[in-house]
Amino acid sequence: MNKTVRRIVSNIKSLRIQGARNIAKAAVDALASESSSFEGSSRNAYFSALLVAADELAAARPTEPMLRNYLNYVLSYVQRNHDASVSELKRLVLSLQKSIHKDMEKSKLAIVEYGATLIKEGGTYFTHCHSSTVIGIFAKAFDNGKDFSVIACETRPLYQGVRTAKELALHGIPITLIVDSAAYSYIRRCDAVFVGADAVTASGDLINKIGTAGIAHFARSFEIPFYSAAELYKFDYLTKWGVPVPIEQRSPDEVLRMARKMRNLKIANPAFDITLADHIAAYITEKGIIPPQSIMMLAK
Ligand code: RUB
Repeated sequence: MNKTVRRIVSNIKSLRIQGARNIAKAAVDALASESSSFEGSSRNAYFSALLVAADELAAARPTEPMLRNYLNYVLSYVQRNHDASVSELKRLVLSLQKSIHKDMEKSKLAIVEYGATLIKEGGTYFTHCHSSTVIGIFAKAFDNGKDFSVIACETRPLYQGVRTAKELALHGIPITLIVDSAAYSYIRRCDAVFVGADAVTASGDLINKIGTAGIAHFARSFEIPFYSAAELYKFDYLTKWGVPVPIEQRSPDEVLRMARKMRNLKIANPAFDITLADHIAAYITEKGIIPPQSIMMLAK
């Protein structure tokens, strides 16, 4: 694996690159760089180098189908071109990289447009963690002249919600940052919840940052709609056959430094949880705002 792939894998693991779409984008760039830096003319050796890089990238965040789906998309194109030389394949990978970037941008723009229609004048909206897509929705609604405010959870243990709050504040959107345990008290004052998505299953369940499922329960108890902004590329195909989405367990050090030095203390640090489809009013996708039950039909 070349230096760029190793750097991107390490940045993804450490969350310097975070959020499903940023991770997928960076992984496609890494794979393209592995392709370009390959030396030699053996197709088999070239394909093996891509496979090794793709495996490492996919393993960096196991709960990210968008990452896996885009890597598989590139690999399947390469595999299908039996007669192409290595230099032709390298050109193909570069053009796939470009078209993936364009497609991702197009999908995000569509989601942002659809999502912004759900923001009402004078409303208050709740969010959790850091979703570039949800931030895009708020920014679009604000740029369209809507006056509204946002409440964001700080999102322990790594405080991605603080990043959200800072970005929204910089955009000029009225934003209040709260600790995660204040979610219940604040959701009741909100008009809707907007979160991103790491994975969507065949039954329409959502896998997103730990804490999301509880927020969805609170929203339901106050009859507040809960939306998830999710590209269809976040659909995990394996769930069609009943394979569960793996939930990433992260280092205890993220929760409590020195934890390893204490005896008899066990720390669990799951990065994600599962929000059941019946708690979700709709997914905001590039194909429109759809009920969770329709996700499998649309994600081809
Ligand atoms: C980020 C997170 C985001 C989704 C969607 O978790 O849960 O809500 O990834 O993000 P982490 P986006 O910080 O652990 O990666 O809308 O940008 O794809």
